[in-house]
Amino acid sequence: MRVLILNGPNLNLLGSREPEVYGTTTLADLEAQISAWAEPIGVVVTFHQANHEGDMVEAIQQGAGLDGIVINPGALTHTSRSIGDAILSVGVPTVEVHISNVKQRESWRAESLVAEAAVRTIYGRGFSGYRDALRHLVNREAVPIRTLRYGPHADNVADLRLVSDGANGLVILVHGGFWLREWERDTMETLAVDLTGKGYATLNVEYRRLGEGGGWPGSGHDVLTVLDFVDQVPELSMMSRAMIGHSAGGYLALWASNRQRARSVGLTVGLAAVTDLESLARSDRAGSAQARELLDSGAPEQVDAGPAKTLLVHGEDDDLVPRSHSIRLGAAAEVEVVPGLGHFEMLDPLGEHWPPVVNALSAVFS
Ligand code: CA2
Repeated sequence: MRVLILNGPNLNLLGSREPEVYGTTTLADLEAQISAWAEPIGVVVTFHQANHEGDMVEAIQQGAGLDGIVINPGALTHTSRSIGDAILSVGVPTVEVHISNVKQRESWRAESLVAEAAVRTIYGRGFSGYRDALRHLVNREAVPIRTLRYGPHADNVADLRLVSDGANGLVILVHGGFWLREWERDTMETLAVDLTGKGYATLNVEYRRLGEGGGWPGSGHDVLTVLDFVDQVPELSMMSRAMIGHSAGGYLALWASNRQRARSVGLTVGLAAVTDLESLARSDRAGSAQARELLDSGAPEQVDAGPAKTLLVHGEDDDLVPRSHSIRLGAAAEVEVVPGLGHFEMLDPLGEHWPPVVNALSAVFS
């Protein structure tokens, strides 16, 4: 897969100014890092940086025929119509990336005139946004998605991946990220692609997060709504179902699987699931402020295993969500603590935690 990495105005200054916003890595360091991310996932990258709008447009036009573009348009994001037009005219799937959290800075940075032309926008994840953009391009080429809308909010969408000859069942995926806006469903896609290769249809759910109608109860209700929605989609309504949630998405999946409407879910899997909001809120860990915000809105202090079979898989070395979150449910759920794995390794189907999940799926779907 051939992908152009296009950086816009002032990104040549990376590492030299404003380190508190953009870090100390130079553009050359970043490009070397992107090459290192690209190679193992089969992507051949080329790089271009431009300080002028017309140069950006020309670089996009010259990218016609490539398999993807990853673009950080710099401040042109907020002013340029011609960049969006160029992306649409070449028809190359393009992911928009911002290093900083543009939704939490000056209000003019929150608006993008490029976003409509892009297949995805990734922001606020630092340099790893470029890695995630490449991974998204690879995953959407591997198994195409159909994005379904299940509610009125921009985030009430879910990506459906079908299998060609009759699915063994439907796996509903709920991503994590401590209910923060910058973490989205793309984080679950490598698992989704692996599952479609194993004969399962997947529905990768987006939901409202904090600051945009989510948190509690919005995020929980969105996941519940998806379960109702699946009943209304003819291709999906007859399929057996399982739900897999990672991290904060594990909390939502467990909560939803305890609700009446989740009776149709035969298996709930928590990958490094948050199950004890109260202890997270009391800690000084990442996510503690968000946990407090959810508790203040009336979210349950703890979530427990529901009526369905429940499997909780946790990396022994997880220093974001400690394994005690899974172990505390040991009487009601099957718990696997996997040595040598941390929090994000749960999202990689090559990890040793994954075969037990796949086995549990095939047991419940057979
Ligand atoms: O967060 C991002 O990646 C941005 O696209 C960066 C743009 C900014 O205008 C966007 O709102 C968000 C600006 C890049 C400026 O880069 C500098 C890097 C180092 C020193 C000074 C500027």
